[in-house]
Amino acid sequence: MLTDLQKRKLTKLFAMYDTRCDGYLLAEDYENLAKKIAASRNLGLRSIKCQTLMSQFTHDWKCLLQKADGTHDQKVSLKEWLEYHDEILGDSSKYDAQIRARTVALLDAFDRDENGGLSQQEWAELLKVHDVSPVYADIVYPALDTDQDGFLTKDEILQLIDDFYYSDDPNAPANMMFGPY
Ligand SMILES: [Ca+2]
Ligand SMILES: [Ca+2]
Ligand SMILES: [Ca+2]
Repeated sequence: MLTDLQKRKLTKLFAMYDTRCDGYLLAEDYENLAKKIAASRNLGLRSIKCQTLMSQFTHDWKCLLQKADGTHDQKVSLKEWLEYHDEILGDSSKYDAQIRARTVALLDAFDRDENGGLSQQEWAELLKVHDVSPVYADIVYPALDTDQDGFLTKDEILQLIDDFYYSDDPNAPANMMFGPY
């Protein structure tokens, strides 16, 4: 059972993927996001990195659709999204394969200088791609970067992601990692 806090965070995440703001996730939302990331990194549409990004988002979308679209209408409603997460958060092997693996791929997508982690500026770019104002990076990033070295490593980000999905502590810094929720 998802707690109210988890539902709020997952609703926020849903809204970040709902690029068309119509209350449903569609293939087009995932395409839009991949294109926005590519544009933010100045990747040409025909470049290998851009193609990799596009196929990764297409893959993510197909996985989500297959597992979450109970009504078989080729779109995922908030209700379906929450039910899907309720299931995978209760199964650590599914969580590792789907959420953690996707997080690592996303980290690579925003690691502009390819140093294996995300700076505050790279974090701001991630927020911006999801239509969250980059001003929130100033507010949330220092709390996320607990060792204050100006850098979120893959391990730090995975720990934050675990807290984002699982923590029911209203004061956990990770709750705010994508801005207000
Ligand atoms: Ca559906
Ligand atoms: Ca980086
Ligand atoms: Ca750090």
